[in-house]
Amino acid sequence: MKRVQVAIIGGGPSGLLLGQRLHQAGIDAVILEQRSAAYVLGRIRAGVLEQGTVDLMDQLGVGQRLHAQGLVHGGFDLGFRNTRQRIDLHRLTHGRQVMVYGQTELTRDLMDARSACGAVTVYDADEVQLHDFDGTSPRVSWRRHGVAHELQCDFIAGCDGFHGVSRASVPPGALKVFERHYPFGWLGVLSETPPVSHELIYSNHERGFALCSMRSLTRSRYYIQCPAGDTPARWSDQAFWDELRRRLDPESAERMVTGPSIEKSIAPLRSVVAEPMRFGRLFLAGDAAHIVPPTGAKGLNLAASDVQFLSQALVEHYQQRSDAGIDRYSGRCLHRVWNAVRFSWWFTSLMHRFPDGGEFGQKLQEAEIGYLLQSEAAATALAENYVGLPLER
Ligand code: RFL
Ligand code: PHB
Repeated sequence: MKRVQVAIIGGGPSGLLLGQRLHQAGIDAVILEQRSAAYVLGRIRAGVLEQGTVDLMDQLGVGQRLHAQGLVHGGFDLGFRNTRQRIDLHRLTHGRQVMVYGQTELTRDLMDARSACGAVTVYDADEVQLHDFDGTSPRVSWRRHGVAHELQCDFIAGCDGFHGVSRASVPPGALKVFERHYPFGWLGVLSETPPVSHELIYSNHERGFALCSMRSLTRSRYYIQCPAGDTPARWSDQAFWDELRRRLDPESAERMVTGPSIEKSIAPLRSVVAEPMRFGRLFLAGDAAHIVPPTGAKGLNLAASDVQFLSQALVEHYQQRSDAGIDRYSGRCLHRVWNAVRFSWWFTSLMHRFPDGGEFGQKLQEAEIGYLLQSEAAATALAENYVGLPLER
């Protein structure tokens, strides 16, 4: 049977970042991805990278295109009561900022680097199964085009997202899952139109939340809050643009350039954390272990920090014969994860209309947004979380 040091399940950002870091350290890893490369690249997701994620891309030697094409943002606007006010991230955090660069582009950069160095990704891997990860010689098996394959390994990295097989393979009772589901989703539209503003606009509106984001100076990404269970088919492009305009201040609504949607999809909003993130020789990383609502733009950034802790642990294991990093992996990640879960929950609660929130809930939101826009301390708390807390405290 073939052998590899680390079997990585999932070829999204977590799996690709980990694969690249392990390759750099001379650790032999294979990625098993159930979809095709084109399918993975077709998913439109995150747009905002923290400095720590940008630094990781640089350390991996894949930051060139990101620096050439990414947009540095030193602030964003909060829309409220028909006006907008800027949150000056750069000033409030003493010079920190974020990078707007699509997950699709980051994924493409990592895929290109992986093929350039000859590292193996098995696409279209069906029926991936994890075996014996509670012992000393784990295995993974899969089928590809009907043919069965199996691989022996030292460790398995479960980087297969929220619906993956890794978390589901841990025996019931060994994981505790904490979750909150929100009674709404985000309807997102991608369009080949110039963004309405040079920075992002997060808008709290009585009709529901709206977000104006972008992928480049000619490509926009917009979202509106929609009821849980809604479907994209119910929304014509025109209906989407009309609703988005209603939720923005009059000046932005007027300036908005609309066009045909290139992609339209709905994401449910939820917070989920599975603890611990290690079971024997299986590690969970990224969305496989935790999901946050996209409001705080934290999901991809958490995936990147998990990968930093996991790759450090594996490098220590192979190069220094120390398992200290492996033993600390779950605790180190979860500390950071819960900070992001808290922030994402708070920002989601502040900006959305809750069907059962009532007038009391709305008054509280108004008071809190007013406080945020007047108090340097409150705005600083928002800014330092948005740009990303330090990797460890
Ligand atoms: P992914 O990206 O889901 O990748 C997992 C991969 O595993 C594969 N897979 C399997 N492979 C083999 N066998 C199986 N049984 C498998 N099951 C699944 C899948 O095909 C897939 O390729 O997880 P990963 O790598 O952990 O990356 C996480 C990020 O994708 C996610 O956290 C972010 O997209 C979240 N997110 C955002 N994060 C940010 O940091 N900033 C943002 O601005 C931001 N915006 C967003 C977002 C997520 C959104 N949605 C759609 C939920 C905006 C939205 C709308
Ligand atoms: C995006 O551009 O897709 C995006 C930006 C900020 C968020 C979420 C998504 O908070």
